[in-house]
Amino acid sequence: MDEVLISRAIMESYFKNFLDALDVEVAIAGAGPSGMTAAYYLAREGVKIAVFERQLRVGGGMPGGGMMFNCIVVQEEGRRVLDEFEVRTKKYKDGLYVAHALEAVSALCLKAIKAGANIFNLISVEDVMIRESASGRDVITGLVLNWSAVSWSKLHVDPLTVRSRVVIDATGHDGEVCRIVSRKIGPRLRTSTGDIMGEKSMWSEKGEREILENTKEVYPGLIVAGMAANAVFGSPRMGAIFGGMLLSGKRAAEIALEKLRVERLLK
Ligand code: 48F
Repeated sequence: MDEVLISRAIMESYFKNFLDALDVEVAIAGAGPSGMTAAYYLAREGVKIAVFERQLRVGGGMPGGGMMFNCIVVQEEGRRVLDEFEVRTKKYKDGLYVAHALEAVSALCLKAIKAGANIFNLISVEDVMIRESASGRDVITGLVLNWSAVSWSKLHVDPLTVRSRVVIDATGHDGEVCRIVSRKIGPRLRTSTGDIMGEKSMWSEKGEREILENTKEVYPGLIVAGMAANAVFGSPRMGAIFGGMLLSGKRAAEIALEKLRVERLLK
């Protein structure tokens, strides 16, 4: 066994994937439940996508269930999405189902990758790329990336950039991509203040109800999904109920597909 050959196999395969991700149709920031669900529904339709996840592992807040008890709860609509991912659920009470958090995370990741999604861990999104559109407005045209290890160790290393027709911010509670946009471009998000309105305190029912409405194109070329959507539009958090995250990811994929379809028609 040749150790150098093993190293070469890793490096050549990785960089082939990475080179392929430099120009995609949809780039997703964050491989939590909403990001991986969006990735699956897009990849399934043959859309070229890449997901960039800051941490070593995927899943965001899902593996921890509620307060480290690794079970998740979904409502009826969420259960239907889990069914599609072949995640087993148990009925707890009418309209409430429980699944193993790790089974759910594994299934979301496996199905997304098998559908064709390219998922990169240990890479952080630190900025967006912009261009001026024909109508004179700035449009998000990609993500600026760096190794997570670079930012964690506070090294001064310049990033690299990937181009994409659509970006999905699925970075969770901090809504990091939207935050970058509002900080660098100005308070011009499609919220009532133009700025990030900030997540509100726990109210599961309201949070779950509002998340789908909040999942939308929040700036030209940028769709916000999952908990980031509620943070951007000032809706409540909802705790360890995950149906809204799955449905929001699915909704973000539908919006991105529609944008790509319209673009193709206009070409
Ligand atoms: O936080 P996260 O799980 O977001 P989500 O998909 O789901 C929220 C639930 O987990 C839970 C909840 C349920 O009611 O409220 O919190 O909306 O996943 C977000 C992922 O994005 C990564 C982060 O490590 C996590 O895995 N992430 C955050 N910022 C960046 C990032 C960044 N700048 N670059 C890359 N990845």
